[in-house]
Amino acid sequence: MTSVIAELCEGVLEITLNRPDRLNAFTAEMHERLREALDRAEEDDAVRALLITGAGRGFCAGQDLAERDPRAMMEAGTWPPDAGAGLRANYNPLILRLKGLPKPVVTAVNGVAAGAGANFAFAGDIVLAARSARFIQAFVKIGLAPDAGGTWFLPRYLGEARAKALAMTGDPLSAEQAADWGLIWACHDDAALMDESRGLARRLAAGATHAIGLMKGAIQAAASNDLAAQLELEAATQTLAGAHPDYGEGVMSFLEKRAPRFGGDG
Ligand code: LHQ
Repeated sequence: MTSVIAELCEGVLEITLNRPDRLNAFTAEMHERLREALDRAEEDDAVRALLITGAGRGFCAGQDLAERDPRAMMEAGTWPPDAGAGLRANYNPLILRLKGLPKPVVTAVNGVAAGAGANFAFAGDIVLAARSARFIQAFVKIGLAPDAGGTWFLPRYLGEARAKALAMTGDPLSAEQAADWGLIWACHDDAALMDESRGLARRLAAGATHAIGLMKGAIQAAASNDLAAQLELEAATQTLAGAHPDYGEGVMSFLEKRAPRFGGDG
């Protein structure tokens, strides 16, 4: 059984973390499979959007702690491992690739998202969650600090007070509270989550994906730009969007009172 399932349907590459008995905790092998899925997402023009979810009752419980069992590693003389090296090799490129992908990424958080699993969810462009899902900055409980983008996403999306309290306590945040605070886009009844998420991802895939890719980059760049730089980026972005066939098609479809047929980059 593969630890990551990737299936293309109606322009959406649906990526399912598939170790349900471990709440889809990340292993080195899973990172390898995720790299392959992202290669496909980057290279295949038929992939116009991504949908990421988890199999079973959890979304992702972060790093598989059994891979870093201190007892076994002490016996082997390999404790302590360089935890930062694992981040540089696996997690940091994963988060950066998702954020750098010029295609929309929807994450459907079907259950508990803990540690790097929570912050992996926040690397999606639009995050939906089941009402029963929880987000846990679990790191503090094992003597680590948030990683996989947690110290970047939380203060930006929530402000420093909430970011620090979530990180320092490791208390769970309900999906409803996360939606109320603007950390995620929406919370749905458990039974409705996948239909809602697939509907949204397919809608994005059928949309003006070239423009969506551009706006993703522009909105993310705002975190480090001043207003003048951002206005210039908007002008450069619009030059690119306006030169793409989707722009002509969008305006013509409006004038002809019909649904647009966007081609994206495919
Ligand atoms: C697990 C895990 C798990 C293995 C549940 N590993 N088996 C990056 C780089 C370098 C170093 C380290 O870290 C990182 C990034 C990180 O992500 S650090 C944070 C790692 N994650 C955690 O500390 C979370 C650990 N898990 C939990 O706290 C709980 O399992 C949560 C709150 C997620 C869910 O609790 P429950 O709903 O009560 O489920 P459970 O605890 O019963 O878990 C179900 C099974 O999954 C269980 O196995 P079992 O054989 O008893 O059925 C767990 O052992 C296993 N599992 N998380 N991370």
